[in-house]
Amino acid sequence: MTGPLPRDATLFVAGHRGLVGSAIVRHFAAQGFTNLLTRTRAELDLLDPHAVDAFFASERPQVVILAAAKVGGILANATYPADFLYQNLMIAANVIHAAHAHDVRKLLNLGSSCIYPKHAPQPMPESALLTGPLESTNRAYAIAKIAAIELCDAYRAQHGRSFISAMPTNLYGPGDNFDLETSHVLPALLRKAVEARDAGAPSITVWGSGTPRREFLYVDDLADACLFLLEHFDEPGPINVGTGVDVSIRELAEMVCDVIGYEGELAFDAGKPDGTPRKLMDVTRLTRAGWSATTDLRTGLARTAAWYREAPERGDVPSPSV
Ligand code: GFB
Repeated sequence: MTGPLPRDATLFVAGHRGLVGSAIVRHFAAQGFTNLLTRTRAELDLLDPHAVDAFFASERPQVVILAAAKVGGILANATYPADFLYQNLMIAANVIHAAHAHDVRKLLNLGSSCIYPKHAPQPMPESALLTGPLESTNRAYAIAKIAAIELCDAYRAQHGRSFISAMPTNLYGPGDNFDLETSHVLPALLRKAVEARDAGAPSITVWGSGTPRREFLYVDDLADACLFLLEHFDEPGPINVGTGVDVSIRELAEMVCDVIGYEGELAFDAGKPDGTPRKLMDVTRLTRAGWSATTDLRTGLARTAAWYREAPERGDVPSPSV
């Protein structure tokens, strides 16, 4: 099913308080959607199949965006593999099955670039899926995300469901997790640079060697891509969502320091893992379909830094480092 989504469609955003879900709610509301359905974790436990089924039975969503997930940076993934595997498998199984059981017209499942093999060709095309071993630091998370793609494709094949799977590259933006132990690299470096600047500290610590390369997509661009895909895309398998541009972690750290106005040194901590050497998405398919990202990294960084600066006033105080 493709074509314009009725702006009064009942659209369930699973995970609306997270980085991705909150951007989706902002963007879809701005695009005129009037029936956005959300539930907090206290209101609906997505790990509970009975609760999820009862929710779909009573609310009858017509469209679902699956943005709920247990997520984290390289260290959180490596430290809590059971949580990442179990929770993400359960969330995907419960939501995707309920969407089928209750006749949801379209479902968008969100995954991650870490589904591709550690040594996939760069940039990574969708066809690289399941062609080689995964990166060990996030294998549990990746396998749950691969299972979710397979679920969507299985319900499509067996029941003709219009369930699609988008794989965003590393995301960042307002609403990100700034906890230094569990966050991704970009919010961590941003916070470290702000705190070092304010304290007049001589250096900030950058994990690993600084040589791995990553691609960063501003989360509002992803929200825009989600609407585009819901309206224009209806095929099995993953579709990549990225910018097509990557930077080394050292280059990212330098750009963060520049945006923040921090002039100290970078101290590389070889005791921390590098993870995948490179993760650049091949976005040919999405570009051909008619969508591309518009926010460059420096602009997105400045917007995220501005959001972070105001966070304590809004009550969004980032959790303290452990
Ligand atoms: O963003 P990140 O935690 O996750 O780390 P991945 C990216 C790179 O930045 C790694 C380095 O090479 C880190 O060692 N890095 C440098 C830092 N300084 C820091 C820091 O202060 N904090 C963090 N977190 N990293 C995740 C996966 O992989 O990416 C998930 O674990 C998911 O499954 C997500 O796919 C998008 O890019 O390596």
